[in-house]
Amino acid sequence: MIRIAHFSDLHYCAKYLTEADRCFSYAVDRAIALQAEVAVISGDATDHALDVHAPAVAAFARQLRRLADHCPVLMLQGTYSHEPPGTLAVFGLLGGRFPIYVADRIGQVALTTAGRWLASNGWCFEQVPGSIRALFSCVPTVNKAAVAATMGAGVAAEAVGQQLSLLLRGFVPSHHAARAMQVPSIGVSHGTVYGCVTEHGVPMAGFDHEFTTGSLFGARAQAFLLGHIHRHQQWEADGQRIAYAGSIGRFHYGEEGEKGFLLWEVDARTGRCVLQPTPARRTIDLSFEGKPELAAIRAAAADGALDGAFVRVRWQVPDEDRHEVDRGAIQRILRDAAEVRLEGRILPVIRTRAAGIAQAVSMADKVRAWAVATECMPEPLLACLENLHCHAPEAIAAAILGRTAEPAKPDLEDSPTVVLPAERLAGSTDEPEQGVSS
Ligand SMILES: [Mn+2]
Repeated sequence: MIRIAHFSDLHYCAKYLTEADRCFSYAVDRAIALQAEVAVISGDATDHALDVHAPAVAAFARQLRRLADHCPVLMLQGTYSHEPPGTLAVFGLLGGRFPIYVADRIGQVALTTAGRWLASNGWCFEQVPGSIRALFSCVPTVNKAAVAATMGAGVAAEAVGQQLSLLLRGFVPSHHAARAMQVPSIGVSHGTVYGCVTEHGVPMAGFDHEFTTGSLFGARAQAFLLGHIHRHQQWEADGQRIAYAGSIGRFHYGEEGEKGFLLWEVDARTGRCVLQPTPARRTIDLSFEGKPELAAIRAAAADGALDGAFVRVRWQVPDEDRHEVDRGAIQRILRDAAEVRLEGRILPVIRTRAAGIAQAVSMADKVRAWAVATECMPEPLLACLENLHCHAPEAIAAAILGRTAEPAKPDLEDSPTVVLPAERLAGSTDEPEQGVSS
């Protein structure tokens, strides 16, 4: 049995440095305490191309060096936009008591009983070497552009999945040979498994994903260590196990599930893993359909429940109410939060043009044209219009207040009297049909 610490998606960069470094340094401490015998970082160690003088580079190198002083390390190439090709090369040069192997091409690498890495020349060992602790089959991020150049852009996405499935089956003889030697086989990759769920709760159900659980289980490795999806999840079949470690920290609002790294125990028959949580930051969303309700925010923050948390308050208001949101009051209630992010959405006033309204000669015709455009009944409006023509405003107002006015038309006795705000005649449709009952 071999004990593996599996970290993934560290996303070191200036923006995430505090979160990434707090969580990764904690994880390295924990992996050492739990006596991990080998460490795997399954891609996206960095968030984007970093300058060598960026503080994030030194911070990551410091933690990596601590890890390499404890056990051998395997680093896999992740998404190219996060880790431009060549990023990892420099980390492979970082000395330690144990070596750091960088897997930036498809291939196998064996961990020797002496704690050294022994890589295959081609994509696979022709013969599995002797005196080894574990056999790793590495499938770094596939360059879809390269596949598109060979196969054509239209079929590239699905072709990637088919070729990977073939490749994974190609590893089977070496995995069986290792098993016969009582050596565990471990797959390491970075990509999307069909049907997995993202950290935002979205199932990935497209046909352009790299893997299916079937293709991964098809490799007959006892453990498959994955990166790319930031939410931890796992699948098991006949003792074989596939798992995403998830990201080391919580980098965005709305990310569900616990963050951490995986401690694997893998032997030649089965693989098991346990999530070791990291002190990832707490993110809380307070969302409102309309204006943010201060009482609700106060209730959420009661008893220090949001102290130290990263809180995002979201709301949406019509354009005319935008100034009624008291941002200062929200910030005062949440003064003990680590961060308060205010995201108000302004719903614009939508005005429909009433076609032909300009051509209508009489006001009554304009009202009819407007009623057609806004799909409302013209009759109550026309009654009001007639009322306006025949009576002084004071009389109409007195009639409404005193309910003593003669009805404008006998057949409208039961209809509500509609008071028309000025903008309604101008064609505003941002509010539902509204009337003032008399
Ligand atoms: Mn990632």
